[in-house]
Parts: sequence; C-alpha cells; structure tokens
Amino acid sequence: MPRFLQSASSLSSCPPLAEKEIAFLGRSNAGKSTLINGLLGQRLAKVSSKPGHTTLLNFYVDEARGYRLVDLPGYGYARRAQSEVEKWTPFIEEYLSGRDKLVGFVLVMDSRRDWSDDETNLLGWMRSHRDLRGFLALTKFDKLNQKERHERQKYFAKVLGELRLGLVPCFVSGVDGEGLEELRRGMGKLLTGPPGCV
Ligand SMILES: Nc1nc2c(ncn2[C@@H]2O[C@H](COP(=O)(O)OP(=O)(O)OP(=O)(O)O)[C@@H](O)[C@H]2O)c(=O)[nH]1
Ligand SMILES: [Mg+2]
Repeated sequence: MPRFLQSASSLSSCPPLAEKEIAFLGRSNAGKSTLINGLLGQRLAKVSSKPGHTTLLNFYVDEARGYRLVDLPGYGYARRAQSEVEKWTPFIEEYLSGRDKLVGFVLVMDSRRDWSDDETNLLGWMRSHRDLRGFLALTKFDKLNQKERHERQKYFAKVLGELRLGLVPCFVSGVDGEGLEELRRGMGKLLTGPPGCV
C-alpha cells in the first residue's frame, strides 16, 4: 500500500535515499496534492481550499510501483510572508539540484490558467542545474466542457511547441481520475528509460 513517509524542511531531514523520486512542483492551488492522492489511489496528501497549505517537502512511497512522490510547496503564492518564501527557496533548489535519487518531475498547472513567466523561469532554472525529464500535468480538466477542453488542448500544444522544452503534456483530473493512467505510465518510464526521452 502506498504510504506517507515523512516531511522535510531541510536536505538533512529528508528520508534516506531508497526508491527513485519524482518531484511534483507548481503554483500553489494548482492541484499537486490532489494529483498525488489520485496517483496513489489514497488520500494521503493534505488538500486544502486555502492556498499555500503545503509548506514542507512531503515524501510518499509507492513500493509496488517502485517510486516516491515528493510534494513540493507551491510557488508564486503572494499571501505568505516574504521571509517564508525566501526560507523555502534554497532548500527546494538544493533538493531539485542535488538530490541523488531524483529522476524526474511533474510540473502541475491548472489547465484553465495560461502559461506564465513563472513556469518558464522554473523550467529554465531546472534545465540549467540538471537534466531531468518532466511532464506537464494539466489539472482540473473535469471542470471544463467539451469546447473548453479542445481550446485548452490546442493552447498548450502551441505553447509547448514554441517552448521546445521536451515537456510532455497530460490533461488530468485528480478528482475523477481522468488521465491518471497515462501519467502513471509516463512516470514508470522515468524510472527505466534512458535519460532525455519519455
Ligand atoms: N475539480 C477539481 N478540483 C481540483 C483538482 N485538483 C485540485 N482541485 C482542487 O483545487 C484545490 C487545491 O488543490 P491542492 O491539491 O490542495 O493544490 P496544491 O497544488 O497541493 O496546493 P498547495 O499545497 O497550496 O501548493 C482544492 O480545493 C482541490 O480540491 C481537479 O483535478 N479537479
Ligand atoms: Mg498541496
């Protein structure tokens, strides 16, 4: 059974290395924790209607699938005190750039939001530090009607095509489970595939 492993507020308080790790990052309220729960098939990660809920790195392990999912605090959340934002950043950067077993990431975005400089900067930073493969999980797809779905699919295909970041898009719903099997398959490939392709 997937289970919660531990929280960490510094690199030294992260659990000892074991399974490969996949980091979930994205703006606060994007649906990271909900998506992790959907992928694990259990409500392990805390979901809140109040953005900025996840403040530590939270490690979940799915031993059967052979990976850990790591829930990162949301970025771009203005209501939190600036000093706290500054406190998170070095640790998150340390984790993303230096964690040995980290094999890839899932950038989580609300499918109704447009791509912004925050995402571009984040990916630019990632690329400049290490060569991790990633997926773009576009959440809350259940909230869109057929026409809106089509529009958002076209929009993200265009954005990702222009950015040429090698990011694979997956439209998902952490609530009704749509798209999760596809994302799980992709995450499985992160564990075994050669670097640089998904
Ligand atoms: N309908 C729908 N609601 C979603 C989905 N994913 C997340 N939500 C809702 O969006 C809100 C935020 O979800 P969280 O999973 O807590 O978001 P988060 O990215 O973990 O947020 P932080 O921990 O604050 O960074 C909650 O009210 C969720 O119920 C989805 O796929 N569909
Ligand atoms: Mg969260």
